[in-house]
Amino acid sequence: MSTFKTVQQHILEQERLHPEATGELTSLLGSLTVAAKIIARDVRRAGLTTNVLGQTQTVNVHGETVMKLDQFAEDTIQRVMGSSGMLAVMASEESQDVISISDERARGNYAMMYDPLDGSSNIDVNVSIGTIFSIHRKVTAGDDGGEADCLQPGRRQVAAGYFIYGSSTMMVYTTGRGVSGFTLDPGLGEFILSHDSIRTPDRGRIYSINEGNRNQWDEATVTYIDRLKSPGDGTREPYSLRYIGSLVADFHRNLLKGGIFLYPGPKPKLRLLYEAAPLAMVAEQAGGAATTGTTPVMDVEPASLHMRVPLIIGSRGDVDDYLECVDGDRRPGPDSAS
Ligand code: P6P
Repeated sequence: MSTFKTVQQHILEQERLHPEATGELTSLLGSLTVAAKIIARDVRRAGLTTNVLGQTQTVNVHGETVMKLDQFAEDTIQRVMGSSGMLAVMASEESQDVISISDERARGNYAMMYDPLDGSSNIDVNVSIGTIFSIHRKVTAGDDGGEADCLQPGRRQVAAGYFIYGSSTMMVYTTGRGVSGFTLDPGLGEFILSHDSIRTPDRGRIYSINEGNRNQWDEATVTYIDRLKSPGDGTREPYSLRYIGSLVADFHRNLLKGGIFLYPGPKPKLRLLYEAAPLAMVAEQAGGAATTGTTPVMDVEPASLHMRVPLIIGSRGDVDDYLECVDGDRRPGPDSAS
């Protein structure tokens, strides 16, 4: 019989694995699940209540039109997490600057970076979307936090993960001791353990990239993708392209099935603090890898809140194959001498 375990029970177990734990992180993650349940409720019925579909009249810091559900998710996370008592500061894709915790009584010792609703261009066409979160310990003195608490490399995250609002709502997270997935039982209102100790296959058969950007790719990416499509040496079948255009959905599928997601340079789109770094922690904790092409994503020193990085992430063997192309150490192609 499979273990019946709620995410709260699992988080408590994780807390017990960390002798220095005070219970604050447990409480923080618990608050986050509440925010996600509220977002999931409205995402689920988006098509039924006209006031949550479509665009707002605002454009965010990245020049992207803010969807109504984006704004709802942002407001929900700020409201719930702002009063959790566990955070000193937050940073969001939807906010130019850090978000301070105004109520002094509600301040804590952590910083949280998040993308409230990633993939929002897919909202109105019922494609899976997600919330991504990254949690660091506060490193500055004093009660209120600041940008320095947010600008920490991914290697120092104490927890990271995402919620995916798809055919079901799931939470996938890590505190540095492996990765597990929990499926929301809408009847119970609880996230129940459904994917214990996720390990991503060393290689997959899926690659995820926007082929429409091919003319912008660097040489290594062109070489790598062409090799995936025609291995030539007969050792393996061509890979299949699966690209939803929703990072959380593409990442989650590849995490479970194996494969590689690429949003390469020279014009990277994805943000380090609240997209690349948290997913990189999940990938590495599940046995996978994440690189910018030159540096492990987890080792990149953030220069600014909304810093963008190339992201190549997924099965370790597939990421290593990509890096071989980057290093110029290209394995003999189909027509070269053996
Ligand atoms: P493109 C969604 O807008 C997003 O931020 C990610 O969720 C997704 O992986 C990426 O952009 C898709 O970008 O340029 O391929 O449409």
